[in-house]
Amino acid sequence: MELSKEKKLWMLERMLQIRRFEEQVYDCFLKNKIPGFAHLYIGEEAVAVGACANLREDDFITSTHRGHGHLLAKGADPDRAMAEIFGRRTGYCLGRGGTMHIADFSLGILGANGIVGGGLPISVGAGWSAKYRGTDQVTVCFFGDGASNQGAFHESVNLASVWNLPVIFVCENNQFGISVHQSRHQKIKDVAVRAKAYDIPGVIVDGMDVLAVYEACREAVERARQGGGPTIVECKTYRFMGHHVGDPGTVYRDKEEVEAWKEKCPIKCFADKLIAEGVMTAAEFEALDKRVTEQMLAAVKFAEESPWPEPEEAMEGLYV
Ligand SMILES: Cc1ncc(C[n+]2csc(CCOP(=O)(O)OP(=O)(O)O)c2C)c(N)n1
Repeated sequence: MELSKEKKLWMLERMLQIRRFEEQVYDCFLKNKIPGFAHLYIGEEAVAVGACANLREDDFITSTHRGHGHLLAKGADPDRAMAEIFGRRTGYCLGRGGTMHIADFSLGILGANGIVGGGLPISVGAGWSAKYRGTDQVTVCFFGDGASNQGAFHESVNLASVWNLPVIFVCENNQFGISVHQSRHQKIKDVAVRAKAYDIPGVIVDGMDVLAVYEACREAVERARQGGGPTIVECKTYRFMGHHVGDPGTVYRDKEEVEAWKEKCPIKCFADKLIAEGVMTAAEFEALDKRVTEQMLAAVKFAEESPWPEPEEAMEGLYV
């Protein structure tokens, strides 16, 4: 399906927002401004954006420990997301969740998750809820190749299949679980083949190509909305950085391999394509990049200037 110019530019801008946001997070981590650590999404932007470009505001996503990209792709405000990562009162979870637990139910963002595979059962609950309530909302569940070995993956896909739920399981196959290559943690090469075991469609796409991800997810989302049940969409991708901000990511990967994947940068490739097609000029791309970079610097400023939560609030908002 041919996309409008506006939609293509939206995709480019969202991917750029994620990249520049993550670069700021990295920079702030190095400057010791952020508590704990963070898992960056740099290199994988096309997956979150290609998938979320199919969603309505009232659709749901479940996310992972590497969740900033999912959040921004679903429409989160960079200021509030950054403030949450900084642990500030103005953050999405009042500064209590931090990088791995950001949620905003009003945008259908059911939460990042520090438990690998933790989003999978939640997505099944959201899918079941939509079906029970008789709405046509869908849920996109992001998870990694490592997570596909969890029991929760198999139980979730099985239930989504047998209950015919509107869930799209989007596997971000970046080929590593921390430092362990996929070939050392599972014998299959394609996570999507596991769809066969649950008698649902499984497709494989180039996760560096936002249009390919968009198209595969479009079909899956349409099918789910019309009552056709779940799909596994496996996106072959790569993280350009280490597993988290403290990992240089070089010990267990060849430099050549990393460089070869960087050549496939989803943002550069898509921007080049749009420029070649005449959708935008190189100067317009530069201006967009400048605007987005300034937006992310402003998000850092917002976070830094925001207050910390008060100690007296520590027991508020808890199930006790
Ligand atoms: C249940 C559980 N087991 C182990 C971990 C430690 N852990 C954090 S990230 C990670 C690897 C996850 O790999 P994958 O699902 O492929 O996601 P990626 O980091 O590549 O995005 C592991 C094992 C955890 N957080 N939760």
